[in-house]
Amino acid sequence: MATISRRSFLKGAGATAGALAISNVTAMPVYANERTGSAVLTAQRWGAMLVEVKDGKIVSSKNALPQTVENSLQSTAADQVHTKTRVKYPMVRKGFLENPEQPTGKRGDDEFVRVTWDQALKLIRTQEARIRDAYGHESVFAGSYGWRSSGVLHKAQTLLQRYMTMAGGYTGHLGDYSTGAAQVIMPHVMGSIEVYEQQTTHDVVLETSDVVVLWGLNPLNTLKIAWSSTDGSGLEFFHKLKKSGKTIIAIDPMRSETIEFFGENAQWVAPHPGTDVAMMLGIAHSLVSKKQHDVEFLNKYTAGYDKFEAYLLGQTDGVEKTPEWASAVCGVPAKQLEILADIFSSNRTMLMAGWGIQRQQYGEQKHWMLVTLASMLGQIGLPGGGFGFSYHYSNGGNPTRDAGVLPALSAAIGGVGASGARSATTGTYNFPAARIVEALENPMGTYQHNGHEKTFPNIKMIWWAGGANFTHHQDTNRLISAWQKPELIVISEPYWTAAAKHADIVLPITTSLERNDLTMTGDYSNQHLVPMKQVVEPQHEARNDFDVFADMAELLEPNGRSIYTEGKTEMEWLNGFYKEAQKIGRQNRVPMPNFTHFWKQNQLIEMKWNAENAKFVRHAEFRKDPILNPLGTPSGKIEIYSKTIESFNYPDCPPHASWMAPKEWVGAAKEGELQLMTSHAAHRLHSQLNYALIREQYAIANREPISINTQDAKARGIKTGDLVRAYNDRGQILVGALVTDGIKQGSVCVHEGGWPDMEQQHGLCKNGACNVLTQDIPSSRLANGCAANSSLVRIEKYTGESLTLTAFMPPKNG
Ligand SMILES: Nc1nc2c(c(=O)[nH]1)N[C@H]1C(S)=C(S)[C@@H](COP(=O)(O)OP(=O)(O)OC[C@H]3O[C@@H](n4cnc5c(=O)[nH]c(N)nc54)[C@H](O)[C@@H]3O)O[C@H]1N2
Ligand SMILES: Nc1nc2c(c(=O)[nH]1)N[C@H]1C(S)=C(S)[C@@H](COP(=O)(O)OP(=O)(O)OC[C@H]3O[C@@H](n4cnc5c(=O)[nH]c(N)nc54)[C@H](O)[C@@H]3O)O[C@H]1N2
Ligand SMILES: [Mo]
Repeated sequence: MATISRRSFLKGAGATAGALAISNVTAMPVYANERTGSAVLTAQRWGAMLVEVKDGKIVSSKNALPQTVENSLQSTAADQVHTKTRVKYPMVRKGFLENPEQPTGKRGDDEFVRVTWDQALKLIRTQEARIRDAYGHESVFAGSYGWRSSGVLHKAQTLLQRYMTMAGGYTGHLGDYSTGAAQVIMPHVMGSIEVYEQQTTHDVVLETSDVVVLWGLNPLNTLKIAWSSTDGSGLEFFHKLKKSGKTIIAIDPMRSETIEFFGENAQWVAPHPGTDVAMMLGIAHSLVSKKQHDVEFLNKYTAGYDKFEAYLLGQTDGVEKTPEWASAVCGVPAKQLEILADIFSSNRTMLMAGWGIQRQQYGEQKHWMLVTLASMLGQIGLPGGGFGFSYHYSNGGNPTRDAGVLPALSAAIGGVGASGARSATTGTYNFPAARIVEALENPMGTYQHNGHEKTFPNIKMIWWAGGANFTHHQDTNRLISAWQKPELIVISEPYWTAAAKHADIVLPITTSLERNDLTMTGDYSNQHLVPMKQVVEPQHEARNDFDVFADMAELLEPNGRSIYTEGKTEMEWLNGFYKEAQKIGRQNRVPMPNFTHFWKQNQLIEMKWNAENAKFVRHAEFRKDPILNPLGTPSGKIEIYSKTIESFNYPDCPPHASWMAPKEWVGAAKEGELQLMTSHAAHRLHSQLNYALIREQYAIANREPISINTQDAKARGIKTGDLVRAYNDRGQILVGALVTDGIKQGSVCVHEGGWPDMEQQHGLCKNGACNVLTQDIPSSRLANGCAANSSLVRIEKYTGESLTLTAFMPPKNG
């Protein structure tokens, strides 16, 4: 990392003359695509796509919307459908099929036997009924967390839960892995979750910010996707930002794809992973000692700053959080922290933060401290100032369009609130998503969550549809043990994932390219309405989740299918959703063609630009009048100190943002140990596409790559391309070495999402799945978020016997 001078930092600061005008794009909805040709228009998480088909097979796919920055995920449609990794038929684990009530063998070790759809569904129904009878409805876990495909109809979890609702109920989950910690702490601090909300718009930032800070933010990767489907605007924004001449500061232990993209237009500052709170405290201390903090803002808009300042100055714990103190923790020179304090306070500064920083032990503190720092800078609610927690996700700065917005299928039959609607789970035992293994290990055990004592369910059956919990959950070997406990595990999947290989019953499901659906783009913008057209016939014996659960409903009760489907076919549902969107469109003066015409056109609809929305500044109303527009916190202000959190009395979540050393981090590393980061990968969405051809662009030694600092590699005799064993007490993985100066010394990175490919007896993964090594602990009692990024590992050149990669091979007979 280059040392940073005040001069190099300031290069470009304030250079915002010739500001970009707020663009006026579309006055009327248009069919945006003129280059469709013979291609079929569809959409996935990674955007609207044009897919070419020849003789019933996909031959190519590409972006449907114009774009400056390429999105590598859009080229993968052919692999998604035609890969050898597809589940072809319903299959049942041998020991389970032979005796479903007293099965022999072990999940993950046993053979699979092909059965018919009819056999598989009847087997599930019989065992499900037995389990519900014996242990109650809450023993069925159907939380089914995960990034199933886009679409408002073919929503795997919802379809599963809709069936489970009819069957008597189920236990679900709370929160998510993404922002588990931040989404629970933020309502206490800001009165809103902040992480999934419209941000000050891209145009306003381009026009008014002088300094943009990318705090643990890798938008070049993470903006390739959105929850609905990406509208593409975020990548375009970062492209413009790069050219804007503004001061860009990226704070990240890794020289991420984004930092590479900015090149010399950004300054890279690399703290040790997990130490951002200490780093921010050092900056905050510098602000106070130079009286650069905004006392007026703190008095008017925040509560409890005095208590925080006493901590900052060491009056409560005897440790003054000076830049020197912070530097010793975070590994960034004290002088640089002071310079950062100068720059932040003397410019219009937007602090954009990602979420990897809170997927750590004490993750709650990160975003709380960031809001505290932003409060001290006093720019929250000003155009281009303050903080934003969704610039790297779902294009959070793209303003909301005047749109006809699609509704979506709900888990309640007949729609929420409809007369005779059957409601879903009671939710008594719903537990935080990332606590699944504890729930399995500790049935009916109690735990703390956000001020409440809660009880884990007694899980006897799991049905997962649309998630990949064997890759997404921490400490895989611990998961594999806990996973033996339920009496029935069903996995609905297009692919032979590790979870499928560890199931009793596996059902082959279509990909979104084999069925019809609809989606909006942009989770905030609603920029487009896109037909998700079926591109090819369902492969092998794959069926839609919708049809599978409709069949299950028919096994449940007379006429069950038509209750489940409400008597409507796929196209009738889509027609209905579209008509609803049309109605909303009409209210917003957005005319839309009729459904038949729309569907035939093979074109998407771009929604109407709203010039007012384009000027949106987050928290501007609160800033204008904090009495009339209070925040949703107990004080109505930004809670730098929370009396509510104080009342919980949690040792792992004190009442103001605080530095607490995690159990595993660089500072606690024994000789030879390195801290593992598990960031999100450029060329896949979590585990999705790990099997695809695009893997050749990143795999090293035919494994997941591990980024290692040059010095750390040298000390261990490791070179780029070497096969490396990374290990700790929890397990071991084989990875391919990528030696680089682009990662802080003392840390390594293996991206999340590699498929576990376990050599069971050694607890070793042949593909390099990072979660074999990660700790499965909660962020804290407050949020119980995923804390994967707080883990230590050792690495060495692998010298053992050669092991064949089997991650993407179907099991025997599969
Ligand atoms: N170490 C570490 N672990 C992490 C993270 C981290 O940063 N570090 N990040 C965490 C985060 S933020 C998240 S969100 C999770 C992601 O975890 P997941 O969302 O579970 O990951 P995906 O790989 O997207 O899983 C989606 C699965 O659904 C399947 N699928 C797709 N469409 C359909 C469909 O129509 N029907 C059915 N039945 N199945 C379908 C896909 O084949 C795939 O297996 O991972 C978490 N895990
Ligand atoms: N291509 C692609 N896009 C995705 C996803 C995907 O899997 N692939 N997943 C989607 C999902 S579900 C989510 S939740 C989001 C995830 O979005 P994030 O959680 O923000 O993504 P991460 O990659 O975990 O982390 C972002 C950056 O933080 C850095 N970082 C890690 N630890 C630290 C630290 O301690 N301090 C600092 N300062 N920086 C740190 C990493 O090096 C990385 O560059 O992305 C979404 N977008
Ligand atoms: Mo996520």
